[in-house]
Amino acid sequence: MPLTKEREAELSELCREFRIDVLKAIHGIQSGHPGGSLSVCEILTLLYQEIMNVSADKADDPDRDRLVLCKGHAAPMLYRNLIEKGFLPKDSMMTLRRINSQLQGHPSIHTPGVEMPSGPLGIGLSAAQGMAIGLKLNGSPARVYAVLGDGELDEGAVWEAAMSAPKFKLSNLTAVVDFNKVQLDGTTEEVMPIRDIEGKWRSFGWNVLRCDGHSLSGLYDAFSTAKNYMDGPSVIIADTVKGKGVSFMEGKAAWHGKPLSDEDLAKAVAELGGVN
Ligand SMILES: Cc1ncc(C[n+]2csc(CCOP(=O)(O)OP(=O)(O)O)c2C)c(N)n1
Repeated sequence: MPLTKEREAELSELCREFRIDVLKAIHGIQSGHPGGSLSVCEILTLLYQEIMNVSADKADDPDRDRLVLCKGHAAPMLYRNLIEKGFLPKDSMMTLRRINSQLQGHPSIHTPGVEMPSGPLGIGLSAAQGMAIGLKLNGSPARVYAVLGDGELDEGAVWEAAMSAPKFKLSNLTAVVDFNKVQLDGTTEEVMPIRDIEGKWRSFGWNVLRCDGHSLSGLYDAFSTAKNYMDGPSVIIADTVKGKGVSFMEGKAAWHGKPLSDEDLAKAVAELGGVN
């Protein structure tokens, strides 16, 4: 069944609120990664708030779905989703990156709801693959989602996992590439051209899907198709915009890891229809 219009509107409103909260938190501590947190907003929000079988009261359920945020620097958007799911206290967002906070700059295994620590790029897909193999061996219906950046694809270890997941016919594994075409200090084309991104994954044996990574209904359909594909792992190439939702951040590498000034925050929040 496709995503209903009503539910899509609710999730879209959540995304708007999450963007504002994430930017306020990064501004509050004057440190963090706005660009890649905004680009992955719909992907994480749809997975956590609609698709994945996860809940705070059954956090240890062996059959829960797992998500590995391979691009760990987008942690603020992960935390905002975990808050919404009740894994973290409602008022904890502004503790981002502070001493003794559960919301560290990159995901820690000690944070409720986090399945795998991340930050060093390139390792997450292998970890997700290991989880998927274990779940399959146990006959669990759980699914594993790995969310990668396109700059992250420069890491060789990604391609080791990409090569082996089809061998193990891991139909319970879905990778998503947040394809925003911008990395830390330049475009992906400038830093390391990925060329035929779909063909690369396909040649390793993946079921390759592509959609607008800011379209909740488009993503939903792609996740449904991936779930129904039984012959091996699927990858969704999600076309996104770095800094999505804030005009002066969109498509700009400069906003990869730069905190917002008071003026930037006021402008961004106003654009997102929030209250400063
Ligand atoms: C192994 C490793 N090398 C370098 C870095 C520093 N680093 C953090 S984010 C980033 C760019 C990542 O680009 P991308 O995956 O496209 O992320 P996004 O644009 O989605 O934020 C880099 C090089 C890192 N975290 N890990």
